[in-house]
Amino acid sequence: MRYEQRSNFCKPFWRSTFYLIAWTFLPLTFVLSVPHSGWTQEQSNKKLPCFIATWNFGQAATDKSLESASAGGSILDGVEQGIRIVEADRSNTSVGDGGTPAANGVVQLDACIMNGPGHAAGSVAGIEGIVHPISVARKVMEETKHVLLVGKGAQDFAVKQGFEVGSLLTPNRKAAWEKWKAEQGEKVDLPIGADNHDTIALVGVGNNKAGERVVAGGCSTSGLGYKMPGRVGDSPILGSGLYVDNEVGAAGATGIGENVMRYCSTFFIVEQMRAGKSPEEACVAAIQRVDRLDPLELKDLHINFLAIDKDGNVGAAGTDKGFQYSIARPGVSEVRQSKWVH
Ligand code: SD4
Repeated sequence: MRYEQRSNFCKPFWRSTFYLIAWTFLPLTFVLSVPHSGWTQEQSNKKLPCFIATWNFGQAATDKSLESASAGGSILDGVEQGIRIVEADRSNTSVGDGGTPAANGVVQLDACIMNGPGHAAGSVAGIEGIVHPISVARKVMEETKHVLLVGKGAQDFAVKQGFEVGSLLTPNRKAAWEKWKAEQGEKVDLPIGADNHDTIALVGVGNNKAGERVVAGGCSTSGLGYKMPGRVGDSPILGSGLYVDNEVGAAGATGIGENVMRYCSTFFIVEQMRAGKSPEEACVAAIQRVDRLDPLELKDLHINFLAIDKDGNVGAAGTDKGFQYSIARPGVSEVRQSKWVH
């Protein structure tokens, strides 16, 4: 057969083959590329490293955490660097510098940090005059044989580690405290409610340089405004304000510490995830458990939780309708609404 003849003979064959391939694969390509499908969301949920933090003010923190981890820092570095942003922000009246004082007009801070590998932890409670309690907590974890230092002992340790001491009470917070104090009669009115608490709890998941999965987290707060001096909330208590388990994931809390710490809520959330619940389901289960056992009504509990599993799936739930959380992972920086349990 001559070439032209063979070529003419082949034309219908190649044409039909082309149409067959086109009709088979083009729709598939379209489905996979359009960002409306669950598939795309699922994939973006898995991107690591991933950091989430309580409230919308956590967005600056999670962005910083991601920046730190993307620049080669560890997940623990990301956690610390992110929380430091909020601690240094004087306009935030519930964390670090500019925090709301205790009833005696002194700002007392609580913080803790946990690193999944080795199940390492450090905490400080009721520490005064130090802008970055999260970094002191990290020093407790890395430089001492202890887990929790409180009050003057924590401050003395911080000074030995090179931290500076100063007043954290801003003119704005001082004026608010003076007004509150002037209004108090014999019975002190502690303004417990959705407006009197905000903590940063920040948890993250990613791989270390050896490619091993790492979970870490931290928590920092000035606690309940006008609290009794010496009162310690849930935030520096492992399993209450924060819990990290490298086999499973991590959870953090914000809200009225007394209603979180009596139930070891973040430990419970992590164990619920271990048993197979999603992060959001685990947070909801923790709220339901407190609601079942507690004499307070659900609306008066003010307990809000977030969680991440070691695969980077995230979720949150709270009894406060406005509870939001921030998330940063490659290509994502946003504030999300958590599930409202009421
Ligand atoms: C506490 N949970 O001390 C902390 C701080 C707070 O929202 O109020 N968080 O109770």
